[in-house]
Amino acid sequence: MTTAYDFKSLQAKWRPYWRSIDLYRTGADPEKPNYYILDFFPYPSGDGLSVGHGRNYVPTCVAARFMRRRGYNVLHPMGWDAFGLPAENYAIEHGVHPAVSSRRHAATYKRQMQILECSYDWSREFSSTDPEFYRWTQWFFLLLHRRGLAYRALGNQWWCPTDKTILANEQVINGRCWRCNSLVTRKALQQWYFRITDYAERLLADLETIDWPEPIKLMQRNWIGRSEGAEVIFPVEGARDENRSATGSDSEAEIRTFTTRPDTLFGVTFLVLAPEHPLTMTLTKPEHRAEVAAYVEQAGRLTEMDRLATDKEKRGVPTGAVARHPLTGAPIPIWVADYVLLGYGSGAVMGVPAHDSRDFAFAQKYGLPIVPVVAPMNGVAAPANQAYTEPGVMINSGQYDGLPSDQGGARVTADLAARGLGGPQVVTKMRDWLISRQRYWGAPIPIIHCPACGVVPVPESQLPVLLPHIDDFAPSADGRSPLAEATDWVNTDCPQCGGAAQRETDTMDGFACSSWYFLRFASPDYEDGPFDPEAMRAWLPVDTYVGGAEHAVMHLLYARFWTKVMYDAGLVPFAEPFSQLRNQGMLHAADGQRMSKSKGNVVTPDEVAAAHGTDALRTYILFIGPFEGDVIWDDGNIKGVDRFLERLWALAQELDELGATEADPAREDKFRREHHRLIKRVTADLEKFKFNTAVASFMAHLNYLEASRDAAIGPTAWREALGAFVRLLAPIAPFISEEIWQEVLGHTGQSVHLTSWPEYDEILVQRQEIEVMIQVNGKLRDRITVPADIADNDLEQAALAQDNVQRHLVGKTVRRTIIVPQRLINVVAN
Ligand code: ANZ
Ligand code: ZN
Repeated sequence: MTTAYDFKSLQAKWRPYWRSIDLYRTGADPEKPNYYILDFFPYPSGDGLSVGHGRNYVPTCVAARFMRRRGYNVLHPMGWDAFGLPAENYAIEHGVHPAVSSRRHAATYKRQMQILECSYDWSREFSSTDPEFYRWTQWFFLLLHRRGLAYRALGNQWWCPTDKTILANEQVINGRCWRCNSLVTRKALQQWYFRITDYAERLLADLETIDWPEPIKLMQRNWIGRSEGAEVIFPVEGARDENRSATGSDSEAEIRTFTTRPDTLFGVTFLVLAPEHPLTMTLTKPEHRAEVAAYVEQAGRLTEMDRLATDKEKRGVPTGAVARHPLTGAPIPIWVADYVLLGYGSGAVMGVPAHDSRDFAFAQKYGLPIVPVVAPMNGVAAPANQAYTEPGVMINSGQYDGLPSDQGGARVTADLAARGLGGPQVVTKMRDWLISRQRYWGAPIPIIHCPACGVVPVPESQLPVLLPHIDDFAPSADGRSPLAEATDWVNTDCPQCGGAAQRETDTMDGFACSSWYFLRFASPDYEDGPFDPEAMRAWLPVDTYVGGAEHAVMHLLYARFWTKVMYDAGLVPFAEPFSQLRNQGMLHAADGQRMSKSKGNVVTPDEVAAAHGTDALRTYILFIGPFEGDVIWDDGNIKGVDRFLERLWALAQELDELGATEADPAREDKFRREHHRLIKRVTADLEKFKFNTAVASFMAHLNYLEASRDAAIGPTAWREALGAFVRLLAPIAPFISEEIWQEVLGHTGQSVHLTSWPEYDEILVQRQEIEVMIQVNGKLRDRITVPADIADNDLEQAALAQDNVQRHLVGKTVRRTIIVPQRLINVVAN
C-alpha cells in the first residue's frame, strides 16, 4: 500500500505530537553534559522573517538537534531585543504604541520560526522590554556605576536631526545616521558613558582565547586600535591664558602630543591642535582669533571620516602662538587643523613633514620647513618630494645620529621621561561607550537628580524603574527625552535626603539589553538576581553563538565588556561570554539585492513552506551554499530538494518489496560499508557547520540506494540502511524522517528525534585498498596503492603524479591512458 508524499499531512500529524511530548524542552539529565547554542538576539522588525533569516535559525536548530541526539542537554532559547530606535521609529511612522507593535512583531517572528520548526525551548522566551528583564538591565547599570564604570559628561555628540537623538560613534556611518541615513550634526549635551576604554587591553588580549572567525577578531582589534608610542610634551612659554587675562595672570601652558615615531622628534617643525582642543582659543593670539574661530566653527560640521580622508586637502590656520622643542628649545609654531582629532591620543600632533604624509601635505601648502631626520638604511636615497615614512637611521638629530629608528626612538623617549617632558604611552582609538538616548523606547537609566545630593542611584529595592506609558512618545525638537514631559513620573523623592528630586529622563542604548540577555536564558524566571548562579554555572558561557557578521564591533564588543565587568565583580567565573562564534553568510534576493520589503523582493518562509513544506524549505536553506558564504535565493532550485524528498519517500514505500530472497554477502557488505561512510561524513559535516555538503551526501547516498534495488541485498540490511538514513536526516528534515522512522520502519511511539545519533564502525568505513601497476608506453615504471573503488580520472591523476612516471614523461605529451580495472594503468605518451 503506497501513498504519495504529502508534507501537509505529515506536518499536521507530527507538530502536535512533538508538542505533546515537549520535544524541545531544555534537557535536565544530570548524567549528561550541557551545551548552550544561541542565536543573536533578534530585533523583531515589522517586515517579519524572510527566508534569509532562515540561514541563521535553521543551522542553529540543526546543530541543537544534533547535539541533543549526541547525548547533551541542550539549551536553545529565543527571545526578543525589542527596545530601541527602530522599534520606536516604526511605531511613530505607523501611529501605534511601540509596546503594541513590538509585541505584535515578536508574535509574527515566533509564528514564522515555528513554520521553520526551529527547536527552541519556548518556555524560556522573554523580551528585553519586559519589566522583569529590564529590571536587571538597570541593576547592571548600577553595578557599573558603583564600580566607577558609568559616568556622566558633557560631550560634543553626534546628533541625528531626523531621529532627534544622540548617536554613538559606531552608529554614524560615512557621516550619516545608521538607521535613517540623515546627515548627522554635532550637539553638546550631558550624556552617560560606560568606561569600556578601561577594558581595552583585556578586550584585545582575550581575543586569543576564543574560537571566533578571524575577520571578526580583526575588526575588533582595529576598532580598539591600540598604538604604542610616546607622549611628547611641548612647553608653551609665556602663554597667556586669555580667558583669565582680566586677572592679569600669566600661566605656563604645555601641549601634550602622542606620537608613534619618537625617533622623528628632531624633525618637528610645527604643532597642530585639533579645532576642539581646549587650548585652541586660549593660546590663539588676538590678531588670529577671528580666523581661528571661523575655522573651528566650520570644522565642527565635518564628520571624522571626512576629516581623516587622506585625499582631502589639509587645511588649517595659525594661532600665532609658539611652543618650545622639549630637547632643543627651538621655537615651534602652533597651528590648528582638522586632520587632528580631539578624541585620539591627546588631540594634538607634533608635525614632522619629512616623515608623515599628512604633515607633509600640510607643510607644503603653508610653506613650513621640512627637515629630514631619518634616512633609509643601506644608504638608499629617500624618495623626493614626498614623506619618507619608513623607519631608518636617525640623522640631523644631534647625539642620536646614527641610531636605528627603534633604538633611537626608545632613547629619545627615555630622555624625555627623565626631563618630565613625556615618556612611553599606549593609546587606543576606541572611545567610551555612549549609552544615553534622548528617546522613549528604552530602559530608563536608574538615576535620580537631587538639587541637594546631586546624582543619586536608584536603590536596588526600587527597581525596576518602570517606563511610564505615554502616548506622545515622539522625540522632542529640543533634544530632551519625551519622558521629560511625564511630570508625574519625573518628579520623585530623593532616595538619600527625601527631598523633591527628578528622575533621569534618558533611556539606555538598546545594546545594554543585548550585553547580558544570554545569561537570562539560563533562568528566565529568577527573581533574586539577573540569573540563578547555579543555572549560570551549568550553562554558561555560551558554547556556540551564531549570527551575522555585521555585529562584529558593537554588540560583540559590548557583551564581552559587560562579561568582564561581571567577572571582576565575582558574578561569573568566565571572562568571555561566547566560546565559539559562527557567522552565517547573507542571502540575497534573486535580483542580487538585499531582501527588503521596500524593494518588494522578500521571499517569506510562509510562502515557501506552503508550496514545498517545511522539510524542503529547511533542506534547501542548508543546501543553497556553504554556511559562511553569501548566496542568492533561487526558487527554481528548491525543486531539486522536492525531488530528493519525494524519491526518499518512494523508496521507503517500497521497503517491503526490497530485499532479494537470496542475499549476496559480498554485495551486502559493500552496501553496509556505504551507509557507515554516510554516518561518518554527515557527522563530521554537522560538527563543522558544513550543512550543504551534508545534504549533498544524503542526495548521493539516495542515488546509491536507488541503484542498489536489485543488488541482492537482504531485507535486514535495507531496514538498517533506511533507519540510519532517516536518523541522520532527522535534524535537517524532521517530518519525513519521523514518519519513515515511526510508520514505515515501525518504531511506533518512539520519536526519531529521541534516538541516539548513529555510530559508524571505523573498520567498515575504511576503504579497501589495492595496488595498481603503472606503465609508461607499456613498460612498468611504478606501483601505487589506491582505494579499490577509485574513479578512473582520480587513478589517472594519481598515476601521473608519481615521480618515476614524471621522469619518463619528460619532453613527451600524454596522449591517452588505458586502464585495466583493479590492476594496471598504461600511460601512452610521445
Ligand atoms: C609624529 C609622527 C611622525 C607621526 C611620523 C607619524 C609619523 P596611529 O598609528 O594610528 O596610532 N596623531 C596623533 N594623535 C592624533 C590625533 N589626535 N589626530 C590625528 N593624528 C594624530 O597614529 C599615530 C600618529 O598619528 C602619531 O604619530 C601622530 O603623528 C598622529 F614620521 O607623530 B605621529
Ligand atoms: Zn537628595
